[in-house]
Amino acid sequence: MSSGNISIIGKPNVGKSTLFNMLIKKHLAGATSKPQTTRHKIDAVLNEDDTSYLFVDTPGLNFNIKKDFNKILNRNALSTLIEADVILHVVNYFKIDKDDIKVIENISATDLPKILVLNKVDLDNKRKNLPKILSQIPIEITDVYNEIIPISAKNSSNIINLKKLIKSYLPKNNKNIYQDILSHNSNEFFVAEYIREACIKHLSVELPYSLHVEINKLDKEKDIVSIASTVYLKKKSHLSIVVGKNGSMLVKISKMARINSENFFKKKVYLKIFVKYDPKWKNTDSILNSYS
Ligand SMILES: Nc1nc2c(ncn2[C@@H]2O[C@H](COP(=O)(O)OP(=O)(O)OP(=O)(O)O)[C@@H](O)[C@H]2O)c(=O)[nH]1
Ligand SMILES: [Mg+2]
Repeated sequence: MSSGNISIIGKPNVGKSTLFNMLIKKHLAGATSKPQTTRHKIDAVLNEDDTSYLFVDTPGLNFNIKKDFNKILNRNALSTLIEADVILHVVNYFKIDKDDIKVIENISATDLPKILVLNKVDLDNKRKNLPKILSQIPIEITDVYNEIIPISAKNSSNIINLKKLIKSYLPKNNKNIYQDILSHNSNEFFVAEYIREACIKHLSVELPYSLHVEINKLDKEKDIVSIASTVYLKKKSHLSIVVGKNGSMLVKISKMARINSENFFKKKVYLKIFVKYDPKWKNTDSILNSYS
């Protein structure tokens, strides 16, 4: 029996959450085209054959902007390394730049096994450029890793081989400590994430970064899960945008979040979303760290 904790880290927007969802075969983490989609660590267990994997998705590491917000996201991400048995560092296959190097600087000192995951290889037509790209990664970078593997998280290419690689570095003969759990995150956490993901997908670029979701009530009944939630907005002018003409935007957001919640609970979901103005949330550590 092998089991262990696998931390998925990297700069924003490289596909960490897409990979996490693909590895655990469920849509648990919000994944969108916009950076900084993930704010909290999210974990989930995959029991397969004789292996128990605890995968941990993390916020994108961003060391360039000296904002408290980024510092909290970085702290949420790097704190996962304390419990990790294996580190997956995800990058865009076609470009390892200074932001990835900053991530490397933060992991190079640990003795943990490290796998460099070159993601998005589907963008390389017939993988023509891959050999050249692999040969051009400087030795100072390749030396940091135990393994380097090209994958596509989007179309699941090479995911089975990635899992085999991970397994080879997990502690053996561990008691299967994850057998009875799906995740350490709560049901409320996942519903709040589905609502935030729907907001990020449907609203224009800037707005989703200044909103925060709270679950006020979540009642699991026999045939239905009944949920009341509030979306807090930093600017009053955002209220009409999130609600939309005759409530049309809120209907779209609710529908997407409800469908994902129904797949999560495997039950019908009644989801009520309130929208409120609250200018203070973004500066508050406790709110950013809530549910984490
Ligand atoms: N073409 C292609 N796109 C991908 C792949 N993996 C992820 N993407 C896209 O990359 C974008 C970012 O994906 P996410 O999974 O949200 O990235 P992330 O690293 O979790 O981002 P943050 O949470 O902001 O740090 C989305 O538009 C994904 O669809 C891939 O293998 N191929
Ligand atoms: Mg993410």
